[in-house]
Amino acid sequence: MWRRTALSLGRRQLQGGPRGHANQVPPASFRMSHKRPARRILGVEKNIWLEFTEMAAKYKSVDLGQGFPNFSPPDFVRQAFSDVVSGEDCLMHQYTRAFGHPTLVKILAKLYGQLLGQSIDPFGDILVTVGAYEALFTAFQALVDEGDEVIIIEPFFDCYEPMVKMAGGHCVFVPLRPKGTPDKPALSSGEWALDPDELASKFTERTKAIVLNTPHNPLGKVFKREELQVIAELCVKHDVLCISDEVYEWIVFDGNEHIKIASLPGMWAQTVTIGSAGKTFSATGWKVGWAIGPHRILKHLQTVHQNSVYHTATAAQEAVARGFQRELDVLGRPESYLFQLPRQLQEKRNRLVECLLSVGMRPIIPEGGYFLIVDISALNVELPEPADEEEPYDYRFAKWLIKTKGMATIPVSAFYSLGHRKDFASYIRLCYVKEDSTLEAAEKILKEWHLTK
Ligand code: IK2
Repeated sequence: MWRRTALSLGRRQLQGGPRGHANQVPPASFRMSHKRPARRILGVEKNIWLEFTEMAAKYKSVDLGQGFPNFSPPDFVRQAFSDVVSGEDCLMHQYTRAFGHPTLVKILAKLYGQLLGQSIDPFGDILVTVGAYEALFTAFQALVDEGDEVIIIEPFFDCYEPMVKMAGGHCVFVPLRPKGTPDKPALSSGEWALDPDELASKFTERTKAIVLNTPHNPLGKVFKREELQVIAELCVKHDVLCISDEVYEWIVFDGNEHIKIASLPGMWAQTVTIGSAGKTFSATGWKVGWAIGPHRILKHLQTVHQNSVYHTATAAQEAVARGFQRELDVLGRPESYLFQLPRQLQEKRNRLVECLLSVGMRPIIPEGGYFLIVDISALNVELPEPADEEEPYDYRFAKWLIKTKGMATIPVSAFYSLGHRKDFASYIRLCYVKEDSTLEAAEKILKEWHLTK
């Protein structure tokens, strides 16, 4: 009896919930083998970062692929880490409070309390995690049950889909579509938008959550207040949670404003807001992130965290707390890093956009974040025959670019669900959060290639 229940449960999971495909059920011999992996990881084995980061390193490419700065974090943050590690307080090398080092949760509560216009309990409403990745993982594990539907806006940061699947949930996708026409194509990420009626049609009685990402990876879209209002009203009407991934919250350009959906009427009560010290202080390797929301919801993420990771490195948390302490003292002033960072990155964005336009490419100009996407369809590059017929054009193009031109980028179809990948295979993503020398090397490659075309 027990085995029959377990097997039928597994089959349902494999089929991806109520709308899954029967042909994903493995043969009985596989299911019975003690060597088989758990069903929850079947179908999520491939990972774009593993594949392309390895390739970029192998071919020693100019790397505009993965989203990390190849310059140092600001001095005051590095100094803070160094002081913490070399100081006299031996407890900085030991376990700390599981849900967040006290100095860090206190400063996060103060900062985000101001930003959200909401009183935040540092010891109840915050969970410090191993990067925003773990915040996302604990949110899906804690809140999504088998058969629950989670609405994901396409394109999307690639880990949302496998994380929902591993939690037993079912992803329901809704696209951001470019508003342009073939004669007058969209030029800015702001012109990629949701259709409000289409979005509304995705909310059903099975919908548990919607995932929002603003500023957006890979588009660089910064959602406007009116757009957030539409999402918020649907969440309130259907009592649906919003998991709001805001890791690029400080990086907005051209006078755009980052608005936190949790600050809209009724939304604090049903939003988990996710942030990253890696992106805030240009220190992605430190892997300090957080989830913030009402304790009623946050306590479930804490349960997952206490039974898996337990806590994030103490010294890194203390250094991030000192970084925020310094920033709170100078917030909004020219000496603030969070004031300087978007200005510095806007210049890098402009530089890359100008170069792409000068070689006849069509970038979608981002309003924020680390990335821009560029249309490759008009380049008409003839690629070698694919080894795998199923491989989308942009994957093959990005691999060809690494191998023949020495430049690493990421295919944008990796940010679409498997079923939609082939339809969105005409863009690549470039990261401009790089040293000027790296951007210069990329410019050289693009200009030389343009001359030989
Ligand atoms: N959420 C989003 C939207 C992210 O972009 C990231 C970081 N990903 O960057 C890799 C890339 O796209 O090239 C995360 C979450 C994870 O953040 P953290 O590094 O804090 O775990």
